[in-house]
Order: sequence, then C-alpha cells, then structure tokens
Amino acid sequence: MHLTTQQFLPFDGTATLFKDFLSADFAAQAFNQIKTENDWEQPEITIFGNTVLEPRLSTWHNELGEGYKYSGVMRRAQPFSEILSDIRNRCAEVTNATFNSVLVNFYRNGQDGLGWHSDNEACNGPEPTIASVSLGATRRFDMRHRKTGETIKIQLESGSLLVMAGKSQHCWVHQVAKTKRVNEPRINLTFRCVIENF
Ligand SMILES: O=C(O)CCC(=O)C(=O)O
Ligand SMILES: [Mn+2]
Repeated sequence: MHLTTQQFLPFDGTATLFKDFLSADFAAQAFNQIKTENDWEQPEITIFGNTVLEPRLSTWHNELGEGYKYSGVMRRAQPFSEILSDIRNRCAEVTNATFNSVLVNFYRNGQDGLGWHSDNEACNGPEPTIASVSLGATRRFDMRHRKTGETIKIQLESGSLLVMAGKSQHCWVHQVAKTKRVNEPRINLTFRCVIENF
C-alpha cells in the first residue's frame, strides 16, 4: 500500500500526515459505529480553581486494563472494540509501531475543543509515536514550538492519519481550538503505546 505523505514540522520531531489513510466510506461508517457503540464519558477538570466539564466527550481504551491519568484525572480503561482494533491494526501497518491504547475524543461541534498540551506523560515514554486518526468534520490542528513559538496549522480531514513522533511531544504543544465555523461533529482517535504499571 502506498500513501502520499506530508511532513509538517521543520525541526524537533516529526508530524506526518497521511491524508487518504482511510476511504471516505470506511471513515463515515467508522464514525457512526464509534459514536453509537462508545460508552462516552465527560470528566470534570479544574482550571485555575474552577471545576468544569471537559468541552468534549471521550473514552480511554487499554489492552492491559491500565488507567490513564492526565490533567489530574484518572480515566478507567475500557476494552478495545472491533472497530477500534481494526483501525489500530491499520495504524500499526503504516507506522511500523505498536499501540496498546487509544484515547477517543468526540467533538460534538465547533464549541468543543482541546486546549494547548502535549502528550508527554511519563507513561508514554520519552519519544512516543502517536497515531491520530480523524473521522467526521474537518478541524484545524495547531502545533506550537515551546521555545520559538513557531506555529503550524494542519487541517485534519475525515479519514486522515497524523503521526507525531521523535521530539514532537517534548518540544511542541498542540491544540484543537474552538471555532464558530464548524457545526458538525468529529471523532479523533489517538493511538499510543503506554508502558505497563506506570
Ligand atoms: O483531536 C485531535 O486531533 C487531537 C487529540 C489530542 O491531542 C489528544 O487526544 O491528546
Ligand atoms: Mn494530544
């Protein structure tokens, strides 16, 4: 299988986009299946002393039953469904990496988003390869260098795969900004390989 790729980071890691990773039909079907099958959660987060619900729904899945802690919240581990395993295997094939976990985000419309952060939790290891699959509405994904402030904007279309690797989590932060321009829902899957018993 040959897929066209585009490289986005000028230095300090890689962010490689496989625009046509999944066919439009498969992506649409996967979107519907994950939307209906997933047992969605909406954890609370505390920002500057205020407790609010996260502006998106999500689930965490891990083969070993390991929970995941981020933003101070411990997430329960759910098993991989058939569709999540299928997409995970396709990611493994394209990247030559292995993935034992996935964080699934459901952005109900443009008012849902994810603030600046990096996936640099110790359980991901020092230079994690993260495979990010998008389904549904196109959303803009921004990456900003921690030192230079250089910002890269990437349109993540349905069926695309963005692979972040090397120093990308160490040197860059990323976000999915809220936008009034998008009214349609989007699902994003970020496959990771977490270290056991962290
Ligand atoms: O929705 C996206 O494209 C990004 C998701 C993300 O950064 C994460 O789950 O850590
Ligand atoms: Mn992230």
